Amino acid sequence: MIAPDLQERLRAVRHLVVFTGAGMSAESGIPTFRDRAKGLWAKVDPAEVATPHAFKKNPQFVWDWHVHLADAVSRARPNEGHAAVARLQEFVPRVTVITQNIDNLHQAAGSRTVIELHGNLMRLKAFVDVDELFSGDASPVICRICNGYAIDDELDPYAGPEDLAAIELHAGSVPHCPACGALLRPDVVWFGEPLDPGMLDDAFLAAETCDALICIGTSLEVEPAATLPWRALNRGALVIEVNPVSTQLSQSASASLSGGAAATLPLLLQSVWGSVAR
Ligand code: BV8
Repeated sequence: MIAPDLQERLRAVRHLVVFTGAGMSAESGIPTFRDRAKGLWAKVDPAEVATPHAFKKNPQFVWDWHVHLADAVSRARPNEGHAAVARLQEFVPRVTVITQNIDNLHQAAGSRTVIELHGNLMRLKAFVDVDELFSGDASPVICRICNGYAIDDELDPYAGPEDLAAIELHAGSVPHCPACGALLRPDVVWFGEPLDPGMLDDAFLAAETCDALICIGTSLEVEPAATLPWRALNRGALVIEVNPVSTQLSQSASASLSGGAAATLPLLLQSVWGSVAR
């Protein structure tokens, strides 16, 4: 699996970062991003549909595309790889999971510190039309329930947070905030949208100060998330990759394990910490 000296280094790790992409959830039945691009549904490139411009142009189409993804996510359960990542918390004093995935499966598997760089599909938030905002056409009334901009400067005084929380991502017309009428959208980071700056700073700091980073199931094609393994490598951390296919990281990583997450991660835990009880 990995050389004895790397096993030794891993056993001594105090802070481990686990950085994951869509391949982490492939064996839970959620299509990877590239599979979605050639997926049967709608045959659209995710980078074309997961954008604020596409939503503004055709909210229902973009909503339906995310509903289709949510159907797979709601049926998905954590796989053996997610379980192994959660078990790392038994052996390593500090484990930070940084995921590009929006499926909540790391949390469901028991990982306690999870940075969701690209949001979470099952949460909704108000759609803010940035063009309208910058042109000064947005309503001056900010909604106390969804933090969006009231559609007609009016708020329903009787609407409460529970009314918003009761709205879910499922088939049907695109919903509106019950208090201000703003269009709602999935709380994920679309292409062309900035990541949450605080969350990104936390992720950069974790990558730059960890002793080791395990990079699982990502093609490393999307920025700025893709910089994370390099930030760890450049600071002298041990970097291990788990992917059935080689990536631009494979040659530079301390070890590159060719295999699927669900089979490879339990083997990695067994070979490194198998005899270690905490
Ligand atoms: C930003 C949420 C700046 C949505 C995602 C124009 C304007 C602005 C920015 C850009 C621009 N042009 C390009 C950019 C940068 C852009 C970008 O990187 N584009 C790419 C296409 C080149 N980035 C952005 O737009 C980011 N924002 O830069 O903002 C800014 C600043 C100020 C003001 C305005 C703007 C936002 C990027 C986030 C996009 N949202 N997700 C949703 O999911 O619906 S990205 C989405 O795609 C995922 O979250 C993930 O990050 C990415 C897919 O990557 P992977 O996870 O790696 O998945 P993939 O399918 O590619 O690979 C799977 C891997 O798994 C493969 O390697 C495979 O071999 C492996 N695998 C398969 N099976 C298994 C396995 N591994 C293990 N086990 C298995 N069983």
